[in-house]
Amino acid sequence: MSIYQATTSAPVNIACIKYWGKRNESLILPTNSSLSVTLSQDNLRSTTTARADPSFAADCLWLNGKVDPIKAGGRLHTCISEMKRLRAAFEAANPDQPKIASFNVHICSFNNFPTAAGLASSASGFAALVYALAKLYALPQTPEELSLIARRGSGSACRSLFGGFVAWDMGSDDATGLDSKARQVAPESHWPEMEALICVVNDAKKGTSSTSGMQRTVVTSALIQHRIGSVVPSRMADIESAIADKRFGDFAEITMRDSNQFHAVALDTYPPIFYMNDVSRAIIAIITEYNRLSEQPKAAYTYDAGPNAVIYTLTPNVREIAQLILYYFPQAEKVVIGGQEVQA
Ligand code: 2P0
Repeated sequence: MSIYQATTSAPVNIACIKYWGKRNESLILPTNSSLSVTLSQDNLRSTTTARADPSFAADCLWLNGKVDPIKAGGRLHTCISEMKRLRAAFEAANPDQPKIASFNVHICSFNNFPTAAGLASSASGFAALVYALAKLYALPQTPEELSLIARRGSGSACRSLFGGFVAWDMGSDDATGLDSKARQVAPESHWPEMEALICVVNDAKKGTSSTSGMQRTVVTSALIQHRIGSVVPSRMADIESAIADKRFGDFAEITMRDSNQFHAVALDTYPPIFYMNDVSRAIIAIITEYNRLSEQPKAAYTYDAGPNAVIYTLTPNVREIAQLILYYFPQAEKVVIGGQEVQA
């Protein structure tokens, strides 16, 4: 008897230019392009095992050990069906391959960090799911092609199919969405000094989910129209060029400005959405003061749909910034850099 099983993992990505708003809910087509940095594999990640077997009565998914229902027509269902469709096409083109496309699948996924706390767990989760199925099915599709399917699970997931610096081009084909996919801007090796310091302010599940929050923003915010039309297109070009030339000061300023504008757009939503809290704002003040001491910013804060801070900086500054945060928040449980705990 043959066993058809594959395991893979995908890291979290943290956006510098934020995705916030959909122009098509079912295809998950965004109102603006976005750009992120994928963390290295040994950091926050989802690890997923997928298995296909004729004895399975139904497709089933366990997230962190608990059954996560696969609703007909839901996002999980869409991703699994799309992957089975690709496998069926692969079997049709390669008659020597085992016929496993029609088997039900069991999928087990674990996050090594708090789920749904604004730490991009859906991004790594759907990327790992699509990648595990692609491996199980031995598919020839490129990460770019797979990003089209991960996108249908959660928009930001398409960016976790690549390492390094990754753009999600919004595309213009509203009928198929086939041009709304991820693209690697530069591999991790291009700028290995780039570091992300994750400050977990609160690891509870967030109050307003990204999906419902961004729906409300698109319907009620006037500011988002300005962001989509006048701000993001030039910011995308500017940050790609800053990454290409490794200009950290420009990268940092664009990243902080975009985080600020995303939270301004959340506040402009009616009723308003608050993702940051007093600790988040205190960290902004610390980084702002730290940057004032030098000509160019040496650190960039960014916040997603939650209060947790991610601070981008270059390797020589990581320890100093971690110590600064620990000085102001001595109650922090622990700070780990490269597997080693740091003292205040
Ligand atoms: C981002 N976020 O670009 C932005 C910044 C949150 C703030 O992508 O509805 O969980 O599943 O497509 O991908 C969160 O949005 O939303 C997100 P859905 P998703 O990382």
